[in-house]
Amino acid sequence: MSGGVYLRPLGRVTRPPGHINAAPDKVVRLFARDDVVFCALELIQRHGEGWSDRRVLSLEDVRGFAAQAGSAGQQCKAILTRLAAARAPIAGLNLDRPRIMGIVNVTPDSFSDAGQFASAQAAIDHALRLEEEGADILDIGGESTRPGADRVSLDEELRRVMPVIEGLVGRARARLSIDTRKAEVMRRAALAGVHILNDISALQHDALSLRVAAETRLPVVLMHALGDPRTMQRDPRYDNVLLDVYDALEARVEACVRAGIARQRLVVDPGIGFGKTTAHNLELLAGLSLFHALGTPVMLGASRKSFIGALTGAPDPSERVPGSVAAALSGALQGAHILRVHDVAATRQALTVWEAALMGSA
Ligand code: 9MG
Repeated sequence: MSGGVYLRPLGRVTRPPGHINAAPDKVVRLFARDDVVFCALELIQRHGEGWSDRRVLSLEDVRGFAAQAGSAGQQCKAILTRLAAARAPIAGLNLDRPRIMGIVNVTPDSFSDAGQFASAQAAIDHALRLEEEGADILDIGGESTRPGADRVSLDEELRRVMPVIEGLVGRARARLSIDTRKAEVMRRAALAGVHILNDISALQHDALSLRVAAETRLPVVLMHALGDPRTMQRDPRYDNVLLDVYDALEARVEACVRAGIARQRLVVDPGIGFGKTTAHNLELLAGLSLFHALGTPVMLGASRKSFIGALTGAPDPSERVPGSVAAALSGALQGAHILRVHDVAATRQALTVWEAALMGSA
């Protein structure tokens, strides 16, 4: 796409809510909140494939740019409005602090030595433990999305996830999310009582997903992936990974809105590790605040992913907890609303200390 204008909030001001003494035209307040305040914006203009320019500007200067006649000014004005707009609660959860989504994988490799019934029970126990540790949301998935993973049939996926959902509905206080690319799994999970749909294909894998997601009226996480898990890590390429992922998510948000899914029900996620090299993942992490310009909450899932192994020499995912926590905190600093993690207790503790240290009070 050429001719695009992008705005990325830069330089978070870390003072407790109500203690930031700055004129309204000096700082950028995101999501109509007092504690998510940035002191500058990076204005990025894409002029053609592979060519863009980036300038760090004050809010005053960006407002001046937005007042210009023409498409660039109009795009800029629309983004400023979306940055400032309050984010609606997701499944009744206020997004006034980073929320933790705990990962509940119901795949044979997660509970390998248990039988079918025992593995459902093990997944339920695991989910309840994550809730105890502070998970606000439990994300239940029956299809492995690791690089190279094979597809799973509809029947097998339902056989894995439905007993777990049924065992948690009415028992867990946390919101339940179904991690699936299949419309029928979304439909059945919604009927059984889940609160959120999480689709790594951003409702593109199954032709029925847009319609089914609209019918359920549930919030939907739209994650970016380049290709299918089986093949996505074979030499992924972008003109500019940050802007290409942004454009792709913007197109999915617009497709959802056209299909009758309100923008307030959408969450975007850049899809760390899904058709991305380590360099791509790092660019996305560093530029994460750009995604606020889409006007939806932002989710980040970096937990135990292979880029952490590549950076630190930790081949076994279970050795990547400190790196995962660091990635989660870097997302929180950029205003990510939901952090998808395996290690809920470690992330919860780190967030509590990080927030107290950042704001200078508990
Ligand atoms: C299912 N799944 C695996 N990784 C993920 C990520 O980073 N984000 C979301 N939304 N889902 C994911």
